Amino acid sequence: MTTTLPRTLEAWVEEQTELLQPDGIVWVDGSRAQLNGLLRAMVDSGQLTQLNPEHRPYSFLARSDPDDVARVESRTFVCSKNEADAGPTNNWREPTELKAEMTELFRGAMRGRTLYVVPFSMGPVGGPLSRIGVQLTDSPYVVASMSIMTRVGDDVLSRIAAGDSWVPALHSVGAPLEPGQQDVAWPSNPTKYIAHFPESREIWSFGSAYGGNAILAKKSFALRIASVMARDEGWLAEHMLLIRVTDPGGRRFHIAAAFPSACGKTNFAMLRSTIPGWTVETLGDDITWIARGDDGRLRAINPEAGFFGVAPGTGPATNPTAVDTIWGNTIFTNVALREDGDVWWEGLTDTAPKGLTDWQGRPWNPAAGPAAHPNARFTVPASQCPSIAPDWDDPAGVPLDAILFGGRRASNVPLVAQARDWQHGVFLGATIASERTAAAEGTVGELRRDPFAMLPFCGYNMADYFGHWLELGESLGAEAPAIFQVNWFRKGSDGSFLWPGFGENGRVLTWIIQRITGEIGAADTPVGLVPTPNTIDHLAAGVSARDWEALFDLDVNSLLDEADDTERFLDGFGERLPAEVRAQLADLRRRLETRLGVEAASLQRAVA
Ligand code: OXD
Ligand code: MN
Repeated sequence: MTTTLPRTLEAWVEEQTELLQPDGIVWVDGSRAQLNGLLRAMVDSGQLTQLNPEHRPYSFLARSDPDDVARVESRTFVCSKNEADAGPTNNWREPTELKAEMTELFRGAMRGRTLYVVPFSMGPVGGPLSRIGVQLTDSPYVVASMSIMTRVGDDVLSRIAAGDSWVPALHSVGAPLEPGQQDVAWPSNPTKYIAHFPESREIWSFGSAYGGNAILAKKSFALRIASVMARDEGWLAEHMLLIRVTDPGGRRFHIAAAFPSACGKTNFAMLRSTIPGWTVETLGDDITWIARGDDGRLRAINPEAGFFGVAPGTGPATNPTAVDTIWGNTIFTNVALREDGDVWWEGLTDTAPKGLTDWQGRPWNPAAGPAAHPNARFTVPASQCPSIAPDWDDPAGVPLDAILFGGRRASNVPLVAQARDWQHGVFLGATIASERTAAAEGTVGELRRDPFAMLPFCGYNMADYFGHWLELGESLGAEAPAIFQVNWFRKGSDGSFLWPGFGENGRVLTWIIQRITGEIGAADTPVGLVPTPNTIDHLAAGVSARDWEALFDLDVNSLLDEADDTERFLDGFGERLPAEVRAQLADLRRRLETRLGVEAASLQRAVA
């Protein structure tokens, strides 16, 4: 049911130009010379600060409007013709009505500015899994970011000329300039809309220049619109990192992992395993597209060409590879500026250097808040990553061996568990959750559900999305990758983390690989298959026998309570929820109740 627009690129650009009324048009050709000119002009106009090239060659700092620092989910809409097709987890507006409203916002929105036409490809240009789009934008910051995050330029135009279908993505910061009016460093508009039209495969974004709202190739195209294409065409567009693990014998395995935002995807994608002989190579850190190859197995690509990573918390101890990746050619957003013209953020070093300028351009006052915004970012080419796989941009992708689902869970979820089968794996994905911390809105300890880590990114009804996963698994049969659940964040009764995480997560990866190859057995528990004794060397990771046990402790009553919470969550999808998902919940309850019975009987025996 692919709907291609009945118009040519040129006609679309002309039509939009009439509406947007820019002062000029620039077609982005993908050349270094054009990008250099754009960056130079932004430095000259004060939109970017060039960092000291001795410390950070060819790198820049952008400071956003303080009200434009993150994705705005409340202003993000999936505008399917029928509200039910957007589902209960998306904001919805009737498409004709919202288009009419947004057309008035877009009218004259680019006055005084240049309209950039950015043809882009997600995945290597012309690759079998790749898809293309064209973004119109009046933000040179967005153009520069898109030039890092995607493949842009004339090669893509050639594909369009050859007849490839493309997704139109319209973006304006919504801040027209009147003649003589002074521009600001980060133009934006208090009225924001990030709108997706799944049936016509269009994206309209107004009012924000922040990456997740404005680099439309990323969340808007590669997840929301692509998930709809994937549903209709039989593939998957997922919020997953992608890595290759090589064992001491040189065997290679490929793993995709979905964790909600801010749960360490970039760190895991760049993991340095602590187990000698095992190496991890990076293929992608945020988005993975997965489709069936000619051999019937799933193959995966990272459709992006760069990383848009969270800076705070990234340091030599947490992610030395990321620190090495951003040596230069990087655009930083909302980090702090050092006296010597380099950048800094909380977590980069233990102590803050003297004389910092904070993310809003003021001398830093530690009493007034962090020096870098908590969502400060680096935008850097993937090719600069020291752990990037040499063939990371192979258009054919890599064969997928395993899929991991994870969340931030202080209790109930073990360090690692293998799903019993694909259907159980889909249930694990559908029930991903993180506990709210004191820092977030809501009740502390309450579960925030984020199915498949796709809650803000699925472009259609998530109940249908679960169904799509189930159908795909059925068609894959024995070729389906194994599915695992992981949780690096389990806490002990004293509130401290039980597992050290980071490089030690390599031990869990090793266990996962040995399960895939059938080299080791596993213990069957109500929540899945978990490691048997001595299959993960936890002592070498500094984890005591007691803490190791606690990492897999099953509090059956608490798990039954969670099953009730899961039921309430799943009820929200109403009748569209696939019966198999409910059946999985019933199976889980049955296994837990059996376990409760066994525990009660053994208690009785002990008392007798
Ligand atoms: C991201 C996110 O920026 O998930 O990748 O929010
Ligand atoms: Mn993400």
